[in-house]
Amino acid sequence: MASPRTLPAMTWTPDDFEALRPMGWRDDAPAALALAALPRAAVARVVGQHRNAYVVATTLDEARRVQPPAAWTRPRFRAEDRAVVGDWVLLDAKGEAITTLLPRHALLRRAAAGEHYQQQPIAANIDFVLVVTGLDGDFNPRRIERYLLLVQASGAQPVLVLSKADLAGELAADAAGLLAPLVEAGFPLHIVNGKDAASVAVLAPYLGPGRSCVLVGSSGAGKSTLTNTLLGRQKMKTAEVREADSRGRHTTTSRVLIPLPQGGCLIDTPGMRELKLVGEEDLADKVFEDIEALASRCRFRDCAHLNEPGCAVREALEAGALDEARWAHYVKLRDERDAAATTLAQRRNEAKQAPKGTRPKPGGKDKFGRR
Ligand SMILES: Nc1nc2c(ncn2[C@@H]2O[C@H](COP(=O)(O)OP(=O)(O)OP(=O)(O)O)[C@@H](O)[C@H]2O)c(=O)[nH]1
Ligand SMILES: [Mg+2]
Ligand SMILES: [Zn+2]
Repeated sequence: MASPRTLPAMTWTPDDFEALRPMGWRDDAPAALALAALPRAAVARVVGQHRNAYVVATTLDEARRVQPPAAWTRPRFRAEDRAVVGDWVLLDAKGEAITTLLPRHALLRRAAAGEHYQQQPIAANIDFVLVVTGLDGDFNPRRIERYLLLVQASGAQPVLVLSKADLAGELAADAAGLLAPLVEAGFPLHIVNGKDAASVAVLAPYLGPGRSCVLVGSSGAGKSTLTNTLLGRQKMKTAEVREADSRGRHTTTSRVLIPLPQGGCLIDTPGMRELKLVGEEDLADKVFEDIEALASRCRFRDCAHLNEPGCAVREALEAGALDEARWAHYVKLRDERDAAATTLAQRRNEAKQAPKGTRPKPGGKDKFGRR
């Protein structure tokens, strides 16, 4: 067997990845495995995004602006095939442009706001999604359910973080009760004061070497405050919420990946106004498993849960075992998911019928052997 010294310079060596580890590089991740099929090049992580450029890092102390491949700027190019914060990419020889997007192990996305259906990626290669909700006027179990559906579809694990425990008063005790079905479904829940390092230490299991965590939640929820406390310095700008309704002022304006001193990294994101479902969410996947289990016990398989005899859902609602607001939200999300799924199926059909040359060959594989 050839010793590493005699290998040609075109082959990857373990040293190529040392500088990437503090930024979350993992040798067992799809990005790493894909490299075997590719010529040696500089690997970088996307740490920031601007309208026409990306900010990438190849080492901890050096971030630079690079251009995307020309194909990504074409309007018909699928948004989810462009790099997003957290992605691993290969750079050209000059280190000025991205040449290749490496395969991901998780992708958080939503449908973009507006009339036209489009998927919008939020963060890639993440292990945990911290869904941050303030224990002030921001607290809303319905919004948390919506977040959880998107996170469950991402491949990353959701963690519920209720911030502003120090301001919460009675809500701190009530909140856990209001989220009981989600806690029973197994979602971890932490109530913290985001300004206090000792309090946020409960989040340690989600951080550390090789782990990437993204913070999501509405503006003013306390994502950047939490980021600063976990980082141990005031890197991100934060701003007071409006007193009347606890709404934030959209202080963070772009997504940013920040390596942590304890290893691993955090992605801080701007507060999201709208969280539309993509159409691929599974409502029975923990978030509404209680309701789906109930519905399966109705006498009629096609029960509409209106006034059919033997309706387990109606019985639970009447007995107070199922919360009316949670049920109504389930119905709303189910209909929204179904409508998005129909649009998505139409899109895929149209893409299949598009004229030759505008789409990849049917059954063709990309350079990683993916279809
Ligand atoms: N008392 C208290 N205040 C907090 C806590 N977390 C956040 N805040 C305050 O809430 C306000 C909003 O916090 P940010 O961290 O800027 O919120 P954000 O989620 O990053 O908001 P956007 O960047 O707009 O999306 C700031 O005034 C913070 O000081 C907390 O746990 N306790
Ligand atoms: Mg912020
Ligand atoms: Zn029923």
